[in-house]
Amino acid sequence: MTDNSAHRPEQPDKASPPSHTAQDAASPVSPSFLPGQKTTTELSRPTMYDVVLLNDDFTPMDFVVMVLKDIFHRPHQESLSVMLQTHHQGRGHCGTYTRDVAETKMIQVIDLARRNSYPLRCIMVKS
Ligand code: TYC
Repeated sequence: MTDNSAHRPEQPDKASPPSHTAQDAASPVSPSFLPGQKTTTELSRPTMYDVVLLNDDFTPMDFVVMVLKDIFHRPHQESLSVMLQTHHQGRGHCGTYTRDVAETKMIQVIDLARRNSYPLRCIMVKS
């Protein structure tokens, strides 16, 4: 027999998103695969977070510029202007990310500052 599709186990449509929960994985037939049924997939945008640098009197300007370049991948001139904005206005916007990415970057900043004995602070706020 050349067409053996009848013997293949049910395969989810390649274009459909994979299941993400244990419950999805456990259910034998996902409702979205039932033949002849209309389905709607609602995708909501994730909440985004601004990562914000706070000014202090001790962290060297060069260190802040290095943080903006290395952790936030900002070009040199942009890093310089974010650092100066933070220096003059008290806070500066480093970037906007999903929660996990923002949290990781914030921790990287604080960790790098601590390892260099600088009091640089960084927060994340809902965008
Ligand atoms: N105010 C610091 C200084 O004069 C420089 C600085 C800029 C520190 C931005 C923190 O987020 C900051 N050395």
